[in-house]
Amino acid sequence: MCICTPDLVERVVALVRQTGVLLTQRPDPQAIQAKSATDYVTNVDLAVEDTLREALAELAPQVQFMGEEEGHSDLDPARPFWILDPVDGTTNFIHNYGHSAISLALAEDGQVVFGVVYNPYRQECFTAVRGQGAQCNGRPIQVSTAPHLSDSLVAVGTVPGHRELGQQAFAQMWAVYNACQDIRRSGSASLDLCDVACGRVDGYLELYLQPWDYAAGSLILAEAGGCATGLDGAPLCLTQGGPLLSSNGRIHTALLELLEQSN
Ligand code: 2AM
Ligand code: CA
Repeated sequence: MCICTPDLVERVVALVRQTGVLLTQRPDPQAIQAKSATDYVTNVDLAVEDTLREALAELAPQVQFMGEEEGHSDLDPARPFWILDPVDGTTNFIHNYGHSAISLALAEDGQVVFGVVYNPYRQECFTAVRGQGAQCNGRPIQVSTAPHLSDSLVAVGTVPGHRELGQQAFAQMWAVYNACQDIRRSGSASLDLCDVACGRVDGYLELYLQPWDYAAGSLILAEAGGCATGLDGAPLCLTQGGPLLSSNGRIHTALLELLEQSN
């Protein structure tokens, strides 16, 4: 039996919305630590993750937990698990750029069955339950109908965690820039996926992301009529990272072909 009941979904969405206040309060700049030269964790990432891990354990004690900051070495992917990015867009957060989100997904039987992405700056809460469509603040959302690359606005990622992929990423951006109307760079993968889901942009790609960056957003996008895959068109993996291409569906093949040619 699916553990993703309407009651659990309602409680978890309320919990994520409440926790968003931790992002909109400014952090103590002393509390920023470098995980690597381009990857940071703040006291807020840790506070959001601790708060949600504890509250989720009370709501659904049988569900395992994968969090960006905690890791997941002893996870059994055959059993249900949460996938949390406590602050997606941490670099934006550190710079007070006002574009970051909490991203939380529930995986069961190897697929995401529920996702919520909350942007507390715009108070936009994107949600989806598998098979039941996608919403923003409770209202149904749909991908764009742009049929061609030449009609499309495409969000891109600069793959800051893997600078060795930077040159390839910029070559891809150049190809997309030349084929499409324009490109955009937001710094939050989960919000980029939600922007595709609600038709603000027509596609989004990044050369390396982690499951917590895309788990919730990819279900929200699929339920809004779009799709997210690897750069080979294969399904995304929930237990290890990789490249991501997402779109309204209509331009997916054209983007896959364009990116293959740019390599
Ligand atoms: P994060 O803010 O949670 O780290 C920006 O290009 C996107 O890449 C963000 O969603 C960011 O998520 C993600 N990302 C994944 N791994 C990263 C890393 N090692 N360093 C920086 N951003 C990373
Ligand atoms: Ca993060």
